[in-house]
Amino acid sequence: MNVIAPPPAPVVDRIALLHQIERKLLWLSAWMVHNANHIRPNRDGLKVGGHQASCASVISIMTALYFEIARPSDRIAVKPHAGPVFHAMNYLFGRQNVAKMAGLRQLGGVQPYPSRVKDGGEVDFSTGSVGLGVAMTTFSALMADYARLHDLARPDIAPGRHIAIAGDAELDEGNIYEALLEGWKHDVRNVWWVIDYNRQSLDSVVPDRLFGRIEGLFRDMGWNVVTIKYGRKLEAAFTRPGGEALRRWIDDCPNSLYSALAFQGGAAWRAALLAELGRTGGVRAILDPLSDDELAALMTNLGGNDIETLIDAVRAADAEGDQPTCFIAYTVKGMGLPFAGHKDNHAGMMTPEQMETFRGAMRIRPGHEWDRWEGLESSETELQHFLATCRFATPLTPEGRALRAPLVPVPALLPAPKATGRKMSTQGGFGEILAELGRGQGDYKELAAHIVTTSPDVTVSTNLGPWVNRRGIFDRHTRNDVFRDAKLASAQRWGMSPRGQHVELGIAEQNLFLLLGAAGLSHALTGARLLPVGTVYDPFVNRGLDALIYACYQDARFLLVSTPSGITLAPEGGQHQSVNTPLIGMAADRLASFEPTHVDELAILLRHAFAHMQAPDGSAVWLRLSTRQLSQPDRVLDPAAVIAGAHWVVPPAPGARIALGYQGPVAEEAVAAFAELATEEPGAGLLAITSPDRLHAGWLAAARARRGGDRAACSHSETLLAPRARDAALVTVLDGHPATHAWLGAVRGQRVVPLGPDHFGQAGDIPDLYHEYGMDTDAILDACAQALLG
Ligand SMILES: Cc1ncc(C[n+]2csc(CCOP(=O)(O)OP(=O)(O)O)c2C)c(N)n1
Ligand SMILES: [Mg+2]
Repeated sequence: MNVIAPPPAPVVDRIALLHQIERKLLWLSAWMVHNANHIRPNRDGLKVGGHQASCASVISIMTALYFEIARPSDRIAVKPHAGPVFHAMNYLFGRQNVAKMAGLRQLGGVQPYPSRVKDGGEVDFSTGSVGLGVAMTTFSALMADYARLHDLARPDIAPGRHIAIAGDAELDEGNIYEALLEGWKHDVRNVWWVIDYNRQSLDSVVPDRLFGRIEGLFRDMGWNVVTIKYGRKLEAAFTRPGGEALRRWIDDCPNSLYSALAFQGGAAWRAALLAELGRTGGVRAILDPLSDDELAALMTNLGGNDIETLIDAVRAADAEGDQPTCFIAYTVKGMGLPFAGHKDNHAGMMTPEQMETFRGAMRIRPGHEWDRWEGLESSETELQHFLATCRFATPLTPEGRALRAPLVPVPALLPAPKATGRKMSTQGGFGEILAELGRGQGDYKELAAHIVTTSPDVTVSTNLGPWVNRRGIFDRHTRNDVFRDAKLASAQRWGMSPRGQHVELGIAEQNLFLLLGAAGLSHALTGARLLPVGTVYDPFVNRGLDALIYACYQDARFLLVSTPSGITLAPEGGQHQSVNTPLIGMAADRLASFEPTHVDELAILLRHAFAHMQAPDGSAVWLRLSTRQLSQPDRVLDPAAVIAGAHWVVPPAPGARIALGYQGPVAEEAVAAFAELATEEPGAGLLAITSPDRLHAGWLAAARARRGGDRAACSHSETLLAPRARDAALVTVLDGHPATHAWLGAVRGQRVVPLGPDHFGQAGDIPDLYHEYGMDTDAILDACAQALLG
């Protein structure tokens, strides 16, 4: 459990100061959007956009959290559409500047949605694809515990909470429930989800009673649920005669009617209330003395818009300890703005006229829109002093919130199995190398200590079993392996303890990628350099794809091993056979993708992965592997060529008319075809392609460098293909979509005939399927003949 620092001594006007901060955040966030849309010149006529209503909705929640509750060591995911509020908050703390805010949604300005990479180190988690940032906090909390329990976290930083400020519609995303279940299994602690419950999404008002269900779900998963429904004014009214009837009326009011009345204002509230409660004793005494504006303020005095109520509720939960807690904070979307409560307000924006009225109410003089203290009652000195007393004002470290961790040395060679003369698959080789690393001996000790593996219920079938047997399963609590204790035979020894190094997940693949994302940011979030390795069946990368891209977008560093892959998974059929994954590997940014064919290539690439994951200009890495066993060649490879994406197995003779390229387990068919081809075309070359992704990236980079004036720049693919004649042909084959290789023809204007499945697979054996999908030796030879004929 965290030791909670006592709250700062209540200062008489602390609340008054917080109200001023709220006003400032409301103004700045609305102005940022207004400036981007109405003040800044628009060169292309495209709508710039922004979310004034989403920002307004969450002002009090963010003020309470950042200016009263949060500690610097807390890690916070901010609801995507509250990006401007987040930047305004940092501006008040002196960590953001006007130029960036004025450039909202412009090149070089702040991003629409908080981005770790683009907005800088103040952002703990990028958000934008709703639901993912929220769930991410579950896994970052788990990995923070992991780092601490393995003595890897920075000792000078106290453990913090992992907090998501979430839109209510984010809870429509299935990944939320996957994360809740997984979090429950792992007994995750110190997670808070604060839900901005404005009962509105983008299109509409959410169904009534939905949150009754959701509340139950949270409780079932072991969460504390704190509902923050009414503010102080309403609570006071409820205590008066007739107050209970008023409460019941609001409780029963359909969300859509409540929203409509919030938009219409005081007169409409009065009419609706009097029609139903006019005869109820005491109600008129509550309503009649109030002006229309006062009545509207009373009726929209919800807990999530009432800072005192929020602070009391959150503080009370804070004192409870480390149980995961969901705060359902009732709010009005667009609170304080002219379109408050209107169901269409998601992308709504104040007109210039409305903005002028709003400016007047905020007391902002023209030309002073960005001034920090403009329009506030307190003096600059008072406000500065107040800000300095906020816990969150203290920087987490002198270097900022993004921590740095020392590099883990990676030995020059990994312990590769002696494969020559054996038949082996790349998946088998991967399992053997990890098992050997798992001994943690000699030079590999430190590397092994920083590896953390994980898998969504495919640990054994992706060959991680031997590693897990050596390093154990991570659990916050020590749990025995019942089968082992009972001396029942099993190849798996799965004792669980806080020192274990494998995080076993349920099948949900989005959780795998969220965990890899969190573990892959551990150096920045906890100061612990982890080398996360996640295994999954290749086709099911698609199932977690959004979370994979989300992890890469944040520059998380991890190794994804997807295996088995392709139609080579023959008898498993079309749902298990991946066709598109090599193309995903090429198109995914901050993810270097490889498909080694032989175990010697794998050993080079696995070593490269551990180094590349740590390099400042590195990235996450993806290895696509196979279970097909191939004869292993006896040869010496140039690691640089394997890493750059291809190497000649048989170099082409100068001026050769044709070459054959293969990637992955179809090598066997390609080599057989090549033997025949070489009898007729003695100069033909045989190319082993290890990474279309790196080849393609290198090609683009060289072209960019040449355009930038570096005339000598030349990519690996250009160098490789240079010895061949201008009109030479290249036949390629992989167990993946043939478009993966088709672009190679553009490198030197040479013809490419790419082979590979371009339809869903089906069950069969390898000979039948390779024949059916045009990848067997005959098909390759036919393609060679076609290529030679032009
Ligand atoms: C995965 C995903 N789907 C769709 C969207 C488009 N979108 C942006 S905001 C939004 C509704 C969000 O509603 P809510 O979370 O309640 O936010 P708030 O009401 O606070 O604006 C949608 C559908 C998105 N950003 N991400
Ligand atoms: Mg909402």
